[in-house]
Amino acid sequence: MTADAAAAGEPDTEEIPAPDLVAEATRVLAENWRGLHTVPAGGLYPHQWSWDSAFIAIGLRHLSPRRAQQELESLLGAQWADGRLPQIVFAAGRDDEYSPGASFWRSDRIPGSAPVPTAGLIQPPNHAWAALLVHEADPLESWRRGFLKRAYPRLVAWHEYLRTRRTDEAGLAFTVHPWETGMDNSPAWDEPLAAVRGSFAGNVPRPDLRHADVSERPSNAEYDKYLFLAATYRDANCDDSPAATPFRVTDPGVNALWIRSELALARIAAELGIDADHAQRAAELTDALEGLWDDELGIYVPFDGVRGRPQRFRSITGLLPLIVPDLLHADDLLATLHGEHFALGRTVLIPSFDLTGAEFDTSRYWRGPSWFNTAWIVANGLLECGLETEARVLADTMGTRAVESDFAEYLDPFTGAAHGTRRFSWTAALSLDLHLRLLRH
Ligand code: 2M8
Repeated sequence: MTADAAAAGEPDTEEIPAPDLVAEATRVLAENWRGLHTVPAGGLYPHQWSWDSAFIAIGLRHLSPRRAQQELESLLGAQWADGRLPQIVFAAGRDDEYSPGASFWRSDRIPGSAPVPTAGLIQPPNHAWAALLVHEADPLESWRRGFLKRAYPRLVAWHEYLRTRRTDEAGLAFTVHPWETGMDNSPAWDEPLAAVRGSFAGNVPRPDLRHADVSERPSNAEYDKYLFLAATYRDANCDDSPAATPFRVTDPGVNALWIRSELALARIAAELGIDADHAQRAAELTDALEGLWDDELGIYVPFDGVRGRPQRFRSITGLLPLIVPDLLHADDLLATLHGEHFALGRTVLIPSFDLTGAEFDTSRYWRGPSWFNTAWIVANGLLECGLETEARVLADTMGTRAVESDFAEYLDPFTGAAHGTRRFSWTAALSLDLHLRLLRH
């Protein structure tokens, strides 16, 4: 009972309504919209990020299907001649605000780069999955604008890039930089990163620390390695050969998203009346993914292709294969999700790293905090496994925590305390998507 109510002798039965998720999320996405794309957050991330844009489009489709299409199309417009979709498409004149920026990458000097300044690295391939969801949100508007017809060949070229330039001996996609996994400083990359010999020749600017506490971001030592790897790759014209890529890691999350996107391409091709073998490819990738299963840990684990060793950690990336249909180890993976390492339902969302692991950290970026994009992927995995009630509970928590934290980038998995930047776009987009799909009656 409030002091006022007590003083007036009134029973305190009136519920104060929580701020409305839909209205607030809409506001965040409107604030971060830059005309043809959405930035992850004003301040910390002033450019367009690849997998962010796909996640954002998934939320935007409920508010403006046309904007959602534009979001994806602006990214597809920055595709390189070899088919890659770049990690970042740079906004002009913002190099002081984010590092490394356009002047670091100088992509105009790299043969086959995009007509606009971009980074040379990539991010996880969630785009075709997003394109299908965006189409399904308003098929009439999509057909009217010719969205699928324009997007499909570009998405095929993107997957072809992965298939022809980025596959390891098992046929799975490898990443050449921690940034490519989207989970920059996950403990799962510590060993392969430590094995990289070399350090960045220039100074390492950290404009990110103006927007987030130093305890919540990757360390300077990590940044030194990140820039060394990025510069090495850039100086080799972003060639994917072993000489230019001293970090080569096969990541289960990246490959799970690739499979889900390949299946989405199969659906898109069918819509367009095109005969293609996407389903067959997805089946082959699904078989290959099983090679990352670690029976003792009960989770899929990354593989360090440089040193030929699995990275035997339980990290959130190893749970993402839940979105793959007919997954051989779905039941074992669900057991790990519910057990002591991730404690679904007993923690806030899902921690990004094993709660019992020595490296676990409640607030440092991808070393433990809970993120909304991985919670969204896992919720889709629960749906894939027929666990609709659990998916709804997760969706509900996402909505509540998103509003409560002012759309934080990530949360302490025990207390729910907000970390990183606020008014973060995918937090808004993905909480909104699940709310509208699963909870609105
Ligand atoms: C984070 O990564 C960027 C580099 O790409 C950074 O740390 O500056 C990650 O959380 C990544 O997954 C995300 O796409 C990006 C923008 O939100 O930020």
